[in-house]
Amino acid sequence: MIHIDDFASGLSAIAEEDFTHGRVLEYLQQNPVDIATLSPYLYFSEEHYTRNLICHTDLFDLIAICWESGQKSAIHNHTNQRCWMGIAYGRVQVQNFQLLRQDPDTGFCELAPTSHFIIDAANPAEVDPEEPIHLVVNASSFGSRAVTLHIYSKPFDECEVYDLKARTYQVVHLRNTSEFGVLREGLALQRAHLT
Ligand code: CSS
Ligand code: FE2
Repeated sequence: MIHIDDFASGLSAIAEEDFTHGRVLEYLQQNPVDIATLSPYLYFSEEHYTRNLICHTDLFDLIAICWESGQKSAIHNHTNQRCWMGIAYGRVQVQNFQLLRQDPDTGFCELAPTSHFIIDAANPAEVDPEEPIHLVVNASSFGSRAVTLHIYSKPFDECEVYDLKARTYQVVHLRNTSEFGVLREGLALQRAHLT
């Protein structure tokens, strides 16, 4: 188990030309992070999963996402960005979707669920650039909070969010709950300690 600061330094040391699918996935597999060292970034909210920025470079954002039991993301994409996900605590499930039809003029879209898989300590994952629409869920049946480590390259703060039933989509701006351990102004969340 390594300290999150060492994880971030090691990731920063990977050159842009080596920042590939396989290399980053291997890095996540070989460098499990000690959850105790993530304590500056562990904010949980009853309302929504939280995004906690740990490290920002020109090449990537490293974000810890904290999920209360039962919380899930919207169905979203990662247009033109790579996204790798590892686990620091608990586990989550990813459900992928195929985009069948989309009309930018009306905001119409039609999706169909495809593959799903679990991300746990032994199995980090990358968002498939060919089929980048997914949701992440910390299912109630897992019976635990979860903390995922996300590497986004290049850094991004927008994505498309899809409503499966209404068959609509829109571009959504993503906001961080905390940055470098400092909670966003106006939020009143307590830091959690997980061991
Ligand atoms: N992409 C979502 C988390 S699930 S990969 C986000 O960054 O908020
Ligand atoms: Fe995602």
